[in-house]
Amino acid sequence: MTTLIDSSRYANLDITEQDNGVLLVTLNRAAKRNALDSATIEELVDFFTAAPRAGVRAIVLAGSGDHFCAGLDLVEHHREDRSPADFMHLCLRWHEAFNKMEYGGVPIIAALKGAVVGGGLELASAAHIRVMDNTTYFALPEGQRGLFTGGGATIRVTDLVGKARMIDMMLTGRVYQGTEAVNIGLAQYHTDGSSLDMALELAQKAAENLPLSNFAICSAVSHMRNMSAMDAAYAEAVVAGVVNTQPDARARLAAFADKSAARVRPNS
Ligand code: 1HE
Repeated sequence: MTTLIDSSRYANLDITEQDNGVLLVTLNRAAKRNALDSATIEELVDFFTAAPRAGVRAIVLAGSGDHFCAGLDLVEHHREDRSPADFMHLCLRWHEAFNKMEYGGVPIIAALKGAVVGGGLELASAAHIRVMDNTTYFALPEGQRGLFTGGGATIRVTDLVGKARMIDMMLTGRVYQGTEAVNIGLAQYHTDGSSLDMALELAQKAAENLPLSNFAICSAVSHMRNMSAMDAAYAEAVVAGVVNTQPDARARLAAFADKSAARVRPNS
């Protein structure tokens, strides 16, 4: 249940409200390993369009069952026997959903377990933070299936792991898991416990920030990556002009000035 979003609109997403405006969004097609059919993509577009203006402070994205997401619904794709134009337009809907995630300004933390493969990795890579556990593994099996990535992996997965590793993953079906996956950038956190618990904790931390700061962090950084250094520096100054003078920040600055605010210390 949540009062922030009308969750009855969604058949393939379970949405529950946690403390402090954090929503837990769970892909709920466990029997199909949360494969992304066209209906689920439409629900993701709808939800991630609504979330930024609905007062949502942070989102944890998870999968039901043992796997985060098996990628493109291959059975639907086979059944539909799509034309090139059909599939291009479908991919544009994937981009619509994932761009809303990456550029929407609401922190999204992906709680990863089991398979994070193909389009499932594309979905995860549109989140701002990825948390994995001991069951999580990453792969891009498109090459083996006679396919190519269509949901942004060429951009986002390449950004995370670099061009050479991205091409290797696609050519050889290489699977990454464990600390190696963190070391190459596929996830920022690896826990021996539950990735969902850790993702929910991180979401609570992010939700403590002012929404306008989070908006800038979860949209401006990505936009600036698409600009020249000169334009990015200019845009950064403009964004900082707006964010760093927000009235809501005054209390936080006052608390620092009167020494009541926490100081930044090394981990003990
Ligand atoms: C599916 C899908 C799917 C499972 N589309 N139905 N992605 C892949 O190449 C990954 C394909 N899936 C797998 O490799 C495995 O299913 C898993 C490793 C994810 C899970 O294995 P397992 O043994 O737990 O499950 P399963 O027995 O393989 O599948 C259980 C059911 O889920 C079964 O349906 P059922 O009705 O026969 O019970 C499967 O058909 C169904 N299922 N994965 C449809 N992907 C924008 S372009 C993006 C391009 C791509 O993403 S290509 C990569 C696709």
